[in-house]
Amino acid sequence: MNTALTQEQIDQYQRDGALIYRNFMSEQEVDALLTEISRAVEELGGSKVAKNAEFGKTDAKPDESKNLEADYYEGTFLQRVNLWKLNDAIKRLFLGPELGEMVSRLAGVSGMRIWHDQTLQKMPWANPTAWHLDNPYWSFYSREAISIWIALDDATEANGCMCYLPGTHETAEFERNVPISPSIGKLFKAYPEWNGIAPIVGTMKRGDCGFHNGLTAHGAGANMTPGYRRAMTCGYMPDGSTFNGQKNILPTDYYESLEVGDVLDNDELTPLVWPQ
Ligand SMILES: O=C(O)CCC(=O)C(=O)O
Ligand SMILES: [Fe+2]
Repeated sequence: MNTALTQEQIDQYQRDGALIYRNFMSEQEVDALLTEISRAVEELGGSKVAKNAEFGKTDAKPDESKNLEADYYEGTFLQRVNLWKLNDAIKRLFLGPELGEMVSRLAGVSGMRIWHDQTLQKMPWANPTAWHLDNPYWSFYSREAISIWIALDDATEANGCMCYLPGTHETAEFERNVPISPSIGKLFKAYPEWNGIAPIVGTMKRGDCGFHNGLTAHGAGANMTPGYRRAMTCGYMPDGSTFNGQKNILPTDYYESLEVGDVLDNDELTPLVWPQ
């Protein structure tokens, strides 16, 4: 795994709110990660761990009955959340100091905790991923939240690579948002001033990765190919972030023990990944 960063890459991430990083993992490392992901997905059976993660939900309440959005995204992804809790190799990757230091340096913060990991495997002939922001769905608001998106297959314009709208992290607001929906461009109803920004098209080779700020607008195209477009992702929460009242992936008993404004510093649910 390669986690070296140049000042230029850090500056680019800070400016655009997104960075494509080449050769993050070797072919062999991707193969090994895929084996561990398959193992963890099998262990989970049908359950997603956290049904109320980012997709297929229009609010943060768990166990909402099925709706159009849920069906739409169920037909889009195989999605499984928090595999790090089941699998030591995935835990070592996402909670290890190498990636912990890397995401902290990119985000420009002194400490970082894991929020959740997620495998997003876009199925053959799958729907697009609508333009959206990540952080407004999470249980804390931060202008420095960051995610990594690792390509486990070549991600192309034909199979639905990620696209990022540079600079949108600067002007996005936590509560100016639209529910993620099958309408791919609905976000622009809330942010008409973003019309006209050209996307960074994140075509990647297997083993490349992308980083994006939790407030950077991003989405992905349809999969027009017969193969999967698999990715492994992880979102991170700057240390010291506080509860905003949304449940998202928090276990119910912990969620109910929190008051808005409490620091989210539970070392079992959201361990510190940097410094270690
Ligand atoms: O893989 C995709 O299509 C979407 C990924 C995404 O939205 C994310 O990683 O935050
Ligand atoms: Fe996202």
